[in-house]
Amino acid sequence: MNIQERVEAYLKKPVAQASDREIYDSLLALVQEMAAGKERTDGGKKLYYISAEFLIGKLLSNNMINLGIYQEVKEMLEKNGKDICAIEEVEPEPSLGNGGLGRLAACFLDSIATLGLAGDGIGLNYHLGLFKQEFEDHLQKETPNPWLEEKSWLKKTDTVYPVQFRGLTVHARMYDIEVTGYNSTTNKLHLFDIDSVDESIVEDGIAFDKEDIRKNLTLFLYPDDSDEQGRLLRIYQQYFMVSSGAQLILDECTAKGSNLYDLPDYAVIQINDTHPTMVIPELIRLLMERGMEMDDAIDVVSRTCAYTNHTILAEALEKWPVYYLKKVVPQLMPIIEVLDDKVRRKYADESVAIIDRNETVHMAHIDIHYGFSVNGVAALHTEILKNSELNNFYRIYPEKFNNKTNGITFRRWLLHCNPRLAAFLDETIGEGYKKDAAELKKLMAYKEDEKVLDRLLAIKHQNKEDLCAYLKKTQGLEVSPDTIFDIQVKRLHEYKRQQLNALYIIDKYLEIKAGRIPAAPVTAIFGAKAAPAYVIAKDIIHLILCLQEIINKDPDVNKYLRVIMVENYNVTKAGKLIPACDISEQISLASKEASGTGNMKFMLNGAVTLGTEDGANVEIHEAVGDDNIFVFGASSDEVIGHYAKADYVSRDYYEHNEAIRAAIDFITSEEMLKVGCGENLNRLRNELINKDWFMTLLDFDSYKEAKEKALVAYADRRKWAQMALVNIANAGFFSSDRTIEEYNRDIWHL
Ligand code: 26Q
Repeated sequence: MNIQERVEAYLKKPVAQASDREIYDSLLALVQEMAAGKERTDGGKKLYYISAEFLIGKLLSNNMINLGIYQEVKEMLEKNGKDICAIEEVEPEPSLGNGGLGRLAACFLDSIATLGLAGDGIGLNYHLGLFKQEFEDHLQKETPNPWLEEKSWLKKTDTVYPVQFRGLTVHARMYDIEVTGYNSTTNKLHLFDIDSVDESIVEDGIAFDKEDIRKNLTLFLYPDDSDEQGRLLRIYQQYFMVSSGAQLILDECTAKGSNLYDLPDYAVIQINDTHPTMVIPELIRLLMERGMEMDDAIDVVSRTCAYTNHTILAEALEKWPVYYLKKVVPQLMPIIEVLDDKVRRKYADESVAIIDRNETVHMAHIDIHYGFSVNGVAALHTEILKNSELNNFYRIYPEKFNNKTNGITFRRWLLHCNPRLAAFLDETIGEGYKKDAAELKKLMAYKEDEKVLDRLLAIKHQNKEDLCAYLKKTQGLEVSPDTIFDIQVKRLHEYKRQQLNALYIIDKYLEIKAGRIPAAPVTAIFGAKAAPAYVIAKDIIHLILCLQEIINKDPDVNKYLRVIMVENYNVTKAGKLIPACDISEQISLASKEASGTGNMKFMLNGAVTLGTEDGANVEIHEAVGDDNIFVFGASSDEVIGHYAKADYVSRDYYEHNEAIRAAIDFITSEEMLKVGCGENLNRLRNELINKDWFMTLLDFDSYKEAKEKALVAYADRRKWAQMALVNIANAGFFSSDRTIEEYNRDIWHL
């Protein structure tokens, strides 16, 4: 049967007469059947990647690419007067992650399957995902994001495990999503859920009764943890995930012949940040339930678990009061106490204890003492962990520490999102790069080839036109593809410094108003969700939306400068924005961004980075050389020095730097207060002058200077095309296939 016949077998009518929804449903069924029929690597040792987040994005096109039928389906649809993009739109995007950490987990699953490794994901099936972001009166409003439909990628299984909380036993049912590898084997993403979740308890926005665990357990990803009920619910979720995951792991391993003392020969568990840490005491508990002595259980588990750290921000390292854990999972506390006791007997240093003097449990400390590997996610990040943040642990366990620089899957972030560039690469350097990303280097041979450079510029321009059409259609925003697309998309956080970008925009606006016309017109594009309880982050969104309103409507200015804030930034929107980008904004305060992965996606799609020496930017800089990136700002050493000496005073910058003062005062100017809200704008201005914990003003001058350089460089089209080419050619290192090969070589040994 050809592809049309196969689709029509599901449709029971000709493709030409079917609706987009019907075609989507048929393709979903076809892909699921094909994936289920694929080979699985199993039998030997298996990886379990446990993560509270898997930001998988829409799956139809990606699965079709991986199964090798995308092109055929696309052409067949065209022949029948249908458009693959319209079919893609039918699929809801699951929002099972916040940002980088969740997306990394999704890229890793793709690479693990592609490399033919046995490795499944374990996570939670959040019915309403992370919230959906809407803009109302220039403010972020949160609403639920339901994504589960009658027909979805999720397959209900018969696997059910009991999970016990204090005074409450629930039953975790496993749902599976097939993870297709690129021309390779398939694995599974196991998402646990309970049948009693009730979506109707959601009231206004995303508010709900946080105490009714049976009804709310897997309702949302990370409920607001600004209050105690929210934090307790988070512990319920975490324990639910790891207890069912641990039961699955033990079942699978015993079925394969493990006697449990040899568990490390059958399983390796990668703990994605501290969120799944309770898997360690839970596995110990389950092994003891099955008759193992505690010391043996601790030893077995310690040789099975490995931990990845994704942040050095103290506030993101999870610490739970003992009484929370006693309230939710009392059965774990005696085990955690023993784990703490063993540490205390061995090491006098209070800073490495598990339970501190305030009766707080440090989750990362459990991972480091009772896991066999600790890795950071970029070279600089790992060095900072070793030399400062986790130095006390590094001195005890130097052999556990290792770096695994993050990566991204080129299937989604090149083949799918930028088919023009992918087709051009196929013609120019062959298709080998799809399986071996290092082959992108071949492009370097074309650095002086005018035809290749022209084609790169033409592809970028077409992608920009597509984005303009999309912005017009979805948000009614008018943008010209003949401006420089300067893009900053990522979660909103003060350390990522969207406010620095916004201050630059204000500065530019004031300059244009004063008659200083810029060399080239710029469109500054943002996309970012703020955590619902993160007040200043929401104020920054408000600032950007007000700027969008004022600047885009100002006829003196909008010829040279426009501001766009994309609503509800997600994986689907990333796929449309990234291929259209000229300048990739990676401007975190040095030392604060563990890695970043958006930086890699932009580079791969031929954008030039404007960034600080932070996270993986450092490695991008090394890969492309000084001439193909715009670097600015204080170094991580300087920043760490400022924190140590507490000598950064933002007010000094405000008082002594005229441009900074003008930009900050503009935040609460009459013009702004006409469109914005005084409370939000005043609070933000005060924060910048009196606190500015992430040192925005410190880097203002050097940011402005680097950006001006980038804008001037853009005008030399040939030279810019060469910079884009060098970025694409050197992106191979940032393939998650490379990252996963390293995890397997150094940690997993599958
Ligand atoms: C913790 C406690 C309570 C509530 C929420 C959390 C929480 C939730 C999500 C803490 C952290 C996260 C997510 C972190 C994250 O996405 N980190 C990013 O990970 C990427 C992949 O390694 C890196 O590239 C980014 O630099 C890092 O910020």
